[in-house]
This record gives sequence, C-alpha cells and structure tokens, in this order.
Amino acid sequence: KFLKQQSVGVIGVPFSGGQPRDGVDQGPLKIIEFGLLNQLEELGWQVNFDGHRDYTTMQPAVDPPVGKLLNARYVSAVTESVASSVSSHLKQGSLALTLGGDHSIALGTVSGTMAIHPDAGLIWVDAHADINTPETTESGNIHGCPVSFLLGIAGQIKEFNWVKPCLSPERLVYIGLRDVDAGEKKILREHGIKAFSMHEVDKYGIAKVVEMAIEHVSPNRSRPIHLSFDVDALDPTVAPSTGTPVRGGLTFREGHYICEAVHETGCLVAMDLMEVNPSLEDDQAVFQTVTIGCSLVRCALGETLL
Ligand code: 4U7
Ligand code: MN
Ligand code: MN
Ligand code: MN
Repeated sequence: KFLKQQSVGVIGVPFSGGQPRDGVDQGPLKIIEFGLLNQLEELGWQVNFDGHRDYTTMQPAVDPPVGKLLNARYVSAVTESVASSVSSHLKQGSLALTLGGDHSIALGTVSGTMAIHPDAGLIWVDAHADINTPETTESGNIHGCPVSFLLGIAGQIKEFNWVKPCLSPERLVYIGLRDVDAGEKKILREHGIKAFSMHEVDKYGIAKVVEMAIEHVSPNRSRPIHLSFDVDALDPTVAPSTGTPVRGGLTFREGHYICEAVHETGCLVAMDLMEVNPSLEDDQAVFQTVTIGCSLVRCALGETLL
C-alpha cells in the first residue's frame, strides 16, 4: 500500500555504542551469514543490501559524557547516517530493514522513516520502554533513551542537533514491556502512551493485543507502520543471546504472531531487528537467537505457515 514495489533495502548496522557490552555489533553479520537475504529473495522480495558498513571511523577520539549520556557524539553520528540510509530506501519505494546493533540505532531508523512518511505509526516490541530522557536515565546508555528523543521530550542536547521531534505519543504503541524504570512509567502516564505490557498479553492474549496495537497506531490501516523489534521482548529461553534479558517474555509463537499480523496490515514500511548479541551465551543459544531473528523478519515480510 505504501511501497512502490516488493523490494527491501537491508541496512546492517554493526554498532554497540548505545550500551556497554561488546558483541551486539556482530549481530548483523551473523544474521546475514545465516542466510536472511536469500530467504527474503525466496519470499519474492528484491533485496538491496548496502553491505556491512563500517561505522567505527565515526568514533570520535574523545567522547566524554554529556550529562549522564555515554558515547553521545558517536551515537549521534552513527544514527544520523542510519537515518539517511533508511530515508533513501523508503524514497525509492522500498521497505527499509535495519539489523542491529543496539537499540539506540532506532533513533536513526525511526527518524529516517518519519522523514518520508511523517504520519507513520511506531510499534515498539521490547521488554523495555527505551523512553528515558537524559535526565531520567540511570545507566547513561542511550539504547534506553531513543524514544524520548523521537518524541521531543529529551530537551535540547547540542550533540543531537540533527534529531527532529518526529513522533507524537498517539502514534506510538508498546508490546511486551516488563522492565520499565520508575521515571519511564511517569513519562508513559503523563503522555498517555498506549502500552501493552506482558500483563496485558496474559490478560487478553496476543491476538487481541496486536489488534488493539495496530488499530491504535494505524486506525483502519490508514497509516504506514514502522516495527521496531528488540529481541529481548522474547523470553530469554527462546532468545537468550541479548544484552539485557528479562524473564517472563513473549513466547516463540507470540513473537511470530506480532510479525505475521503486522504483515497482514499491508502497512509495514520499515522494520528494525535489534539487540541480537552473538557473543553472549553458548553456540546453541546464539544459533537459537539468530534463527528466531531471521524468522521474525521473514514473517513480517510475508512468510506464512500455510
Ligand atoms: B534496550 C534501562 F535501566 N532502562 O535505561 C536503561 F533498566 O534497548 C535498560 O531495550 C535499557 O535493550 C534497555 O539502561 C535498552 C535499565
Ligand atoms: Mn530496546
Ligand atoms: Mn530491551
Ligand atoms: Mn537490550
């Protein structure tokens, strides 16, 4: 509906500067090694892969904390570049698929989407709300903050000059939350942001939750959808290799159901798959996490069970 052709631009972002653990930068490499690009071609997509870009050259020699924010200049430079990659694929009428990397990258992907589709809705699937502001963050890790920047509630930070507030609270919905900081809960409440935590998933079931979430951000499927999927939304028993696992997450099928239902809307224009860290846990865990990452993307891009 919002794409010109069945083509997908794939952007690999081997970046870990939004959080302290090494290895999440190897996510894109592993996911592509696993054969995702061929799998998407088999689904009928024309795949344009930018190649694994090297963002390390953007790392400033010195990057002292900006208030509490760590690696602010580095995160800002990388995400600005990611935003323009996403925009250029969308401008050509392709879907933009970004492979992370840590979730600070979504500051770039969502900005890139909103530059081309200013009314797009954002579905954020995560154990965490990632809506800390530079004031509320306790860790200083920017992967816990991208949503506040996108909403324009982060205040002016000169290192992030390029970021335009591009998201409004009513075009945002969460699924899977279960580890939300006190300051974040306050923000969610004050801005009336729709959120389906694991409590609501238990209460209503995933089908109802996803239906309500989609209707919220794209009423009658009228708006393009950006799906930002943090693998830690899944239970650590199904996706163990991630930096901030939290017990009590989505099952294998619940994760896939979200992606299938979003595909069925015909509104998906951009997807992020974030926080796969192939250096955490054993080989079997890494295999499991990378495998599920690929199958989530395939489902969002139209793979069906029958
Ligand atoms: B992820 C946290 F304090 N809220 O801000 C923070 F619990 O992209 C975690 O969802 C953020 O994995 C997790 O550091 C970011 C913490
Ligand atoms: Mn996240
Ligand atoms: Mn998370
Ligand atoms: Mn994480």
